[in-house]
Amino acid sequence: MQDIKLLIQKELDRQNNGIELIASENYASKDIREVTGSILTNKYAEGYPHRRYYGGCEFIDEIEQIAIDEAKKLFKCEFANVQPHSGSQANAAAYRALMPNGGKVLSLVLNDGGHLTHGSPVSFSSNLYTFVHYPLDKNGYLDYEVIREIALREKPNVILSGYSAYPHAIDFKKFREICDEVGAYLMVDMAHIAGLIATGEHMSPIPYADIVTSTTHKTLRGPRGGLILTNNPDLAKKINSAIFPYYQGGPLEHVIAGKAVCFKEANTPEFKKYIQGVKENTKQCAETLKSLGALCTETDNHLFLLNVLDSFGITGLEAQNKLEEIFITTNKNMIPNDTKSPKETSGLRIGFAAVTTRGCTKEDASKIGKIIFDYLKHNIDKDFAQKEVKKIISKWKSIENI
Ligand code: DSN
Repeated sequence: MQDIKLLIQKELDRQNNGIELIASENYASKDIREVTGSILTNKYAEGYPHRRYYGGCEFIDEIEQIAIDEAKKLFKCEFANVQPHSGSQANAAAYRALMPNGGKVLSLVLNDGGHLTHGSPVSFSSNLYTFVHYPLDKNGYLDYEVIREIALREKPNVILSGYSAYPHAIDFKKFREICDEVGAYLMVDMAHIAGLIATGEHMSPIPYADIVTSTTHKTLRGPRGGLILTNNPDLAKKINSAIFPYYQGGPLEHVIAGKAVCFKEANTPEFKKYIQGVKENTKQCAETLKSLGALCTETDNHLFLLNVLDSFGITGLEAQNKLEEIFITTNKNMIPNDTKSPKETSGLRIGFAAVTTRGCTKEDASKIGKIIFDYLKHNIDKDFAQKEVKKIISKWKSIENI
C-alpha cells in the first residue's frame, strides 16, 4: 500500500506543478472523487435498476436511476445508459445496436482526427465491421458535399460523426440530411465536446442522431467512464443488452455515482461559464501563437492543432518531449495531410479544459502561448521557461481543492 500511496502523492505533485494541455483531460471535483472512491465499489449489481441479478441493490438502484435521470435532463433525451466503462465500450455497444457484424460504417479518416474505435485496424471495430472513410478538406474542415458523395457511393449502415482532434464546429443537421438521403443511421461520438453540448456551447446531436456516445471525463469533467444516449426505444433496448450482458459484467456503481454528480454539476450556470472560459482560453492561446508566426488551426471548441513541423522544424513527438521539460503536458497529434507517421506526427493537440478548471485566465492563456512559442523557437532557455510556468501555476487552484 505504501508504494502506491507514494506514487499517488508523486502524481498529485506532477498534476499540481504542471500546465495540463492534453485536450481530453480534466480535473474532477472533490465531490466526484469522493463518491468514486466510496464503498460503492464493494457492490455487484449486474442488470439494470430494479432488474438485477443480485440482492441488496435497493440503494444502488436509486443511485443508478439518479444518474440516468440526470443524464437525460442534461442532454434533453429520452434514454440513457450510464454503465459503459469507457467510450470505447460505449462505441462497441452502439455499433452492435445499429447493425449486424460485417455492417458498414462511414467515419472520418483516422489520421484526420478519428478515434481508434472508428475503424482502426488495431481496434475491435475494424474486425467486426467494415469501415470506409471520409477525409477533411485541404484546410482541415469537414466537407459535407464530399461526405454525401461517398455515402451515396458506399451506402453505409451507419455514418459516424464526432472526433478526437477536430477543432471546428460540427453541423449534425447536415449529417442527418445525408443519412436520410442514403438510409443510414447517424451515430455521434461526442466524447470530446460533451461539456460544450451540455451547456449549449455547441450544437446538440440529440435531435439528429440515432445514437450518441460519450465519455464523461473530458470537457464534461466527470469520472473516467462512458455514456450512451438515444431517443429511440427500440435502440435503447438493444443498447442495454449490448452493454449487459454482451460486452460488460457488473457495472462500476461507484463510477456511476460519480457520473450522477457530474451530470448535476454540468447542469449549472457555473459550468456553462466554465465552458465559455475554456473556449475563450483556447482561442486566445491559438491567436497568440498565430500572431507570433506559428501555424495553427482556428478553433471553435476546447482544442486546436499546432503544426510544429512547419512552425519550428521539429516533429510532434520532439515538441511534446521538449514542452515536458518545462512542465507543459501536450500530446503529439496528426495534422490534416500529415507526412509523418502517427508515432512522430507533425503536430501537437492543445486543449484548455483542464487548466481552465484550475483558474486559467485569458491572460494566462496568452502567456502560455508565448512560452510555448519562445521555448520551441529557442528564444528562451529552460530555466527561464520553467520559472514563467511556475509563476502562472502559482495563482491557480491546487488539484485537491477542485
Ligand atoms: N484517448 C482520447 C483522446 O485523447 O482524445 C480519446 O478517447
